[in-house]
Amino acid sequence: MRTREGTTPWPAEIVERYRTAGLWQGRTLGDAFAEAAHVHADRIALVDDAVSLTYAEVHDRVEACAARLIDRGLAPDDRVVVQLPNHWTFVVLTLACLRVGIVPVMALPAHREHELRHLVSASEAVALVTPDSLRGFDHLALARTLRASSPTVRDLIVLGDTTPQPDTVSLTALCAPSDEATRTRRLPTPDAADVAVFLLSGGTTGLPKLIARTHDDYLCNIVLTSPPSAVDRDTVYLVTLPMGHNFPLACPGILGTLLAGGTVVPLGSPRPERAFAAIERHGITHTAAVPAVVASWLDHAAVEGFDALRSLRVLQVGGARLADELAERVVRGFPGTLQQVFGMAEGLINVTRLDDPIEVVVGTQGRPVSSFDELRVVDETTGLEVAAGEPGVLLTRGPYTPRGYYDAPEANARSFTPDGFYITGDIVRQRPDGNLVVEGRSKDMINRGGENISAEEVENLVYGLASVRLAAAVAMPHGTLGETVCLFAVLHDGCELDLAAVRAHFDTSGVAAFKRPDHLVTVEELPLTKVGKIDKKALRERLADELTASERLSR
Ligand code: J2J
Repeated sequence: MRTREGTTPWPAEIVERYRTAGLWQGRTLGDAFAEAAHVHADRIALVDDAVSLTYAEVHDRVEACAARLIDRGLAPDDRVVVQLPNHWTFVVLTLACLRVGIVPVMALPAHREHELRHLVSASEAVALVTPDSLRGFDHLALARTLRASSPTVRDLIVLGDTTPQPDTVSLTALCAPSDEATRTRRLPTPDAADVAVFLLSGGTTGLPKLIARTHDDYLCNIVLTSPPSAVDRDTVYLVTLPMGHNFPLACPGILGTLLAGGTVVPLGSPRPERAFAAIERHGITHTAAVPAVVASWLDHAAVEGFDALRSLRVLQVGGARLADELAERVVRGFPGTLQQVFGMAEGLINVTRLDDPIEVVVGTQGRPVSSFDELRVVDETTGLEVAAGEPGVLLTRGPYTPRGYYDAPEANARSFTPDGFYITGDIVRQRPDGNLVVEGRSKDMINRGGENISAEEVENLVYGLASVRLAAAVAMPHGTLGETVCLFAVLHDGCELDLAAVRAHFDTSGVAAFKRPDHLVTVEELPLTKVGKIDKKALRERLADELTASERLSR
């Protein structure tokens, strides 16, 4: 299938509006990068422990890589599943694909057979790009298994392939500087309305759905998110989140930095020791993190101090709700400015602005990056708009929010309204100043005897306890009340906490009694989803398993 056939187009008159407004430039991401590479030719574009490449050098390798892909028989509109660790070759390969209209499908390093098989078949991929092995997992063996059972996969492109293998292609060789053969190759150029990249829906239920982002809409996403983060030619952007995730890829992230003339620094791990060292060594000005990572950075800084981070100008935090308490600690401790980012691979990006009052930066998840973003906050059951300032489910449409998932009519019927709004499933409240406060997800509420409790509200309160490092509140099935509040907590080293103390803290905070946790489980760590958010589904399953086990015992 041609990718365009699986997408839901924006209506023609809306396309016209976005074009007229200059939001859709009719320019491909490849052209945008080529232009930046021309303007900033001698500046450093990409640095890690092994390489340091100028814009001219990256551009040369991108053109060469694109030519080699075409030479191998890949064609515009072919899909390629990309599962790479944070590494400079990710950038060259991605730009090469964008250059000629090969469409990368952005898998995450944590994906395994179940997800990859789905991605390969849903996208009808012709190639897989993987490391040979990573953290003890044999990705190459899995890639061979997938190819053997896939009717579409031909090429395995492998990173770290030290001894050349007859059935694989070396990614490093593909990304080598140009040579005589590549320099004479004429390359195809995609249309700006074509699909540029497939992102994955972040949903923790079911398998990820594919989100087709066009050159027009994704460039718009990058162009709109760059000024609010003050990304420019002096930006040195550290990537520790998985590079294929929308947040570090394009909000404004890797691509935003590269279009501005800045420097991208990929790093394989967000562990504080490594991140702090990289920030100091490279003079990092911008980076993005999820709240759980920020918590670990704060802990590390409590011992080591914030000195290594003195070059930081902007710390973007998003992906999950940053508790107000954590936000305050970031604002107090970190050099530079905190920017909360409430975004989604489906489109809409909200950010706090760098000159917002502290109260906005700490207490909200920001506002849309475009005045063309349309937002509706509706009642979960009636679907009608709630009164201004009341919480409800956020719906959105706009110039960088596609109107449907790729080739998924059933999911689209559930996740999009007939008039093209994406149903985010996030419960938000919009303040009079336009800023959104994320209060939970429609699935992340606890209904205790008819009282709806936002799990995130409970967590925010729990973060007021000095002993708590990480907290997650989930619904625990209960005979009479339906559900009660179960709190999972990771404590700071050497700390103790019991349920009575938690409840007492809620009481002294003046919180309605029904919100007090009914159970406390202290744990060493919380399960995380593949992008590093707390995996509530896993916690709920754990509770359900424990309940069945105890029922069995009491019988
Ligand atoms: C609460 N929930 C948040 C936030 C995302 C930038 C930042 C994040 C993502 C992302 C992204 C949240 N507070 N600050 O793509 O470009 C939850 C919401 C949302 C879902 C989207 C970006 N920021 N979330 O996380 O597609 O529930 O994108 O709908 O992975 O994460 O997840 P995802």
